[in-house]
Amino acid sequence: MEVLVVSVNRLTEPVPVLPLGACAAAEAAERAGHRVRLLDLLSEGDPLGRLRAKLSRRRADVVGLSVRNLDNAEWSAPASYVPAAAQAVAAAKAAGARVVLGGAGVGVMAEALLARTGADAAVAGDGEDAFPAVLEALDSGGADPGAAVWRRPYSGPWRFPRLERWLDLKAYASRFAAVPVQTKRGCPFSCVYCTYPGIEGRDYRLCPPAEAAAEVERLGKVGARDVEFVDNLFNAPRDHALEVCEEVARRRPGLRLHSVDLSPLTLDDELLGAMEAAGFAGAGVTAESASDPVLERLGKGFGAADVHRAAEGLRRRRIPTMWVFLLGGPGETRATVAETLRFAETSLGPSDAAFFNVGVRVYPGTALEGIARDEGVLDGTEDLLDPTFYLSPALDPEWLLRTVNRAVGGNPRFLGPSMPLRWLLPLVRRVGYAAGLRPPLWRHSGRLRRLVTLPRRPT
Ligand code: B12
Repeated sequence: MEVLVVSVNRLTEPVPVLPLGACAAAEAAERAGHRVRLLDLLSEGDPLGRLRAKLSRRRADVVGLSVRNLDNAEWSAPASYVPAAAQAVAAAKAAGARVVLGGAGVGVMAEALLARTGADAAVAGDGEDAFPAVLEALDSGGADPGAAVWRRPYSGPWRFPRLERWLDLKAYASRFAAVPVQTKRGCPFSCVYCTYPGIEGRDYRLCPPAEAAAEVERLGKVGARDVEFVDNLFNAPRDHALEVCEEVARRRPGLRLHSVDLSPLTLDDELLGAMEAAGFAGAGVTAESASDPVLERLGKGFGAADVHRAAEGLRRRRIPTMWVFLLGGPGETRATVAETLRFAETSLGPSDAAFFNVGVRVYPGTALEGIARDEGVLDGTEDLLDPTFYLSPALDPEWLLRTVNRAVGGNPRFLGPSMPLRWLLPLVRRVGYAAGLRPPLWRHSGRLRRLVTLPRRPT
């Protein structure tokens, strides 16, 4: 069949991300014998016009719509991307194609998204086996895909799509986007708000470390300079991360490595040393809080002492770190907010930054959904496909936002929802890259913010 895979994600914050999953789905369809094209709508001024034009130039039997983000998960400025996905479905259908949804967003809420967009079928979770199976069902069964939502966890050999075949890696690099590599799937943790076990399953599926390192090296050969591990948590299981780093270091690819999701729990000195040797230029620690009662209620599986220990370990190494916090969750009070802000003020290394998320997105089937209902934060009438948030009833939302904004305004290395000059980001990226700045962009946030807020000379 003629298949067009479309990545509908157009969000460029905090940085644009390469549609790795869409490429994986496209290659899976190709391996199954279909003729496949990929359309990346990230930078299209008129995305629907572009989609229509592509379909009128050459028709597609099936459009595979990759929906990564349902929304921006921002409590203070929520934006839903479901309407745009529904418009893309309608445009594809009007051009005579059948539409199959896939992508991380579908893994979060497949049935609801399918109903809202009017697509023909949806793949929740891995696409490697499921997408070819849906295509086969559509090919042999006519209009009826057989089932609305397909779930087929993939357990075959680890596969890395050849991203450079489908995407312009240089264009992404110039916007500070690192090339993604996934080295595992599955998450056994029980954070109350999180969707990862739902999307990827609870059992680990690990890419052999040598294969992961070979992919990193290969990407270097096709022009990548920054590679980002996009595992749900890079350092869990800890020994797998260690082996990946050791294998990469052995190959000396000379690339800058990144990962945004590290747990403080298993961030010991041996692993940090291996990360440094492999070429890590930036790491994100998703601590969420530095306060015990909140960490406990979030179900993080670690405490404030682990957060402090990880910070000490990181300061001894030369790995710039982005600390990611989630304020306003269950158990959060003024005192716990103060404790986390104090940690950020006092524990960051000289090249570190901190990002403060405010409010917790509630996803169906998570423990947080139950907590929100029990505490009366949700009354059961909400449609969770629309951005819906939990905020601790012990806090005044305005106080929380004001407090975070004040902290962010007062510290150039703090980033948050209402960051000063946030609208300047695309320009900062363009100018910064041309001026020789390289990822991670947040590492330069202190200097950049000081630069744009320099006191004016008295006239
Ligand atoms: C790593 C990650 C990040 C990194 C990305 C780094 C990078 N260089 O890519 C960072 C931290 C930057 C990030 C940022 C954001 N993220 Co994020 N991220 C993830 C994470 C953990 C993994 C994504 C990934 O790359 N997976 C690996 C690939 C291979 O898997 P995949 O894309 O799912 O593709 C598979 C299937 O989905 C399927 N598939 C994919 N496309 C298609 C198409 C078809 C047709 C078919 C059939 C199948 C199919 O097959 C693929 C192979 O099996 C997911 C959670 C998760 N566990 O999935 C969240 C996740 C995608 N992120 C999410 C969000 C919200 C965001 C942000 C908006 C947060 C914010 N406010 O900053 C931003 C948006 C960034 C942007 N510009 O779009 C949400 C999206 C849900 C939602 N609420 O909308 C997720 C699901 C987490 C969550 N909260 O539930 N993220």
